[in-house]
Amino acid sequence: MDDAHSFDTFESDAATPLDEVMQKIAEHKGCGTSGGSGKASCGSGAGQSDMPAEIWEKVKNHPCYSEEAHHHYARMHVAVAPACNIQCNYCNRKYDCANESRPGVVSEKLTPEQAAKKVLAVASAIPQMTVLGIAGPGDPLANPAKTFKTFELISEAAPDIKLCLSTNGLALPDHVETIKKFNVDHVTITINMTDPDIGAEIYPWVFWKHKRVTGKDAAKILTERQLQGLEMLTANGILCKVNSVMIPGINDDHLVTVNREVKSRGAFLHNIMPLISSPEHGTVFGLNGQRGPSAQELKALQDRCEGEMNMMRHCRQCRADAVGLLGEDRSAEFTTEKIMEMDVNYDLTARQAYQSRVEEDRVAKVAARNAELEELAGENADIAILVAVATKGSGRINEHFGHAKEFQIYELTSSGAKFVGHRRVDLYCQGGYGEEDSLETIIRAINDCTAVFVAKIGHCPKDDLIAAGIDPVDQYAYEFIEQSAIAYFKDYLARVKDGEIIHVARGDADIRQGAFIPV
Ligand code: CLF
Ligand code: SF4
Repeated sequence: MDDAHSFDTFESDAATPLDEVMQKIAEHKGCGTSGGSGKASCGSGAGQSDMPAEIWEKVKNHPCYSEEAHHHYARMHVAVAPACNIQCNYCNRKYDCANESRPGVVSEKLTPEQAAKKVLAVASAIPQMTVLGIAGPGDPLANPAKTFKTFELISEAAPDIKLCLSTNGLALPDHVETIKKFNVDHVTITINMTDPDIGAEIYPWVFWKHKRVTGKDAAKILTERQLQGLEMLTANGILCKVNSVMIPGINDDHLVTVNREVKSRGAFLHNIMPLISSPEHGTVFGLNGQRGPSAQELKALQDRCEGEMNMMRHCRQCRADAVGLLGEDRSAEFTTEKIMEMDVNYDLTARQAYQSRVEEDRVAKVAARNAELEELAGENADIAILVAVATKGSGRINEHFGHAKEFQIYELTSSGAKFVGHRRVDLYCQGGYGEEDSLETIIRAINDCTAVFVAKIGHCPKDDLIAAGIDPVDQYAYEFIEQSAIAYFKDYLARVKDGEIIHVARGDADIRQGAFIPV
């Protein structure tokens, strides 16, 4: 067990009554990264006081719907839905659903019964796993019998686990009643366009009323069904997130319109994700050289849409069989073979006790952030910087530079620290030595950052980072991220004011997909 899954990092030893904990969380505005003053950019976008209590209950420990929750709570997917009813030009059927996963074959397809067993096994081993999602590898609603049988089995065996569904939306209006019946309270629809001319460039066909429909007609059917399904769900009080794949030159500008359309139909959250288009994935876009966005292009579009509604920026484009915190993948620990040998003990009381301690840590984190923020108050510098953070969870800087598979990116301004994204990287440390080729790709991935916060770093990468103009910072090892980032920014502003350093805007950075991660 590593730090992210143990109690090692929990500081609080006094047991705080749960009501008090919840009250403190309620006082925490936004989902923890807004820096106190601005609108939160992420997941829930607002705290308990800004939304009905039942909605707060739904988002507070959902790692996708609350950015702040994603540091602490895990999700799992079960791959029970192999078939799909449309074709997207960014998808190859041999791989996971690109809507909800980074490319990679699903290791195993499961029956509903195997899936239920797997959920209990994971829930026993990972007590902070709070959400079960069905997201492919095809479309869950093109496989309704398997999808809903799985939900039924899990809701009977593990009623504390939230049920989540991700769909392309074509079949959605036909299943809204069943979604309600099984208490699926979070639904994601991938909507990449509302204009059929644009849709025809993304979707070669849809399978509709027993026929394959192509071109603009296909896109027209798809957008009508998606928007109808969204309206039906929100009218029934089901929390909806919209995922959109940003495809430069095809739908990038248009996604601002999509954002408005889905907001007007009650969507709670919009997740604009970069296109994954490596040629080796064998997709139409990958093979015809369609590029994905750069880090700056993605952020600029997310920023443009942020005034309209809550934006999700912490999506990891997960595999359809992902297990663990967003950004980690523990699926290899829970193969069917291993689960059959596991002693599964689904202990609801133990899960609740663990989660109460997680809540205590969240409260401590917010209090530390707010205290630091108070000291920043009054700074009106027109300076914004990005910093990269190596973390393996709990909202702390608790990962070594060489072991980081991704860096979380925070924007620091005089309003505070705001989570604005993450970058996958190749591991620097491979088998005990540093890999220079990896270091180059890491620097490209965080090139827009002024500093990188780590728990530990060796001399060689330190020197290369400094040469690239990135400040390697290990003085906040194992501390809370936001508190540390604000403290660093205060010091940065002071050094700029004193003329000790000159503030310079950094350049663009690569969004790396499919980075090498040894298992
Ligand atoms: Fe899974 Fe999706 Fe539910 Fe989350 S993932 S079905 S809403 S539980 Fe989350 Fe993964 Fe992004 Fe999806 S990070 S790909 S948004
Ligand atoms: Fe692939 Fe998902 Fe599109 Fe179906 S909906 S083609 S599985 S990306």
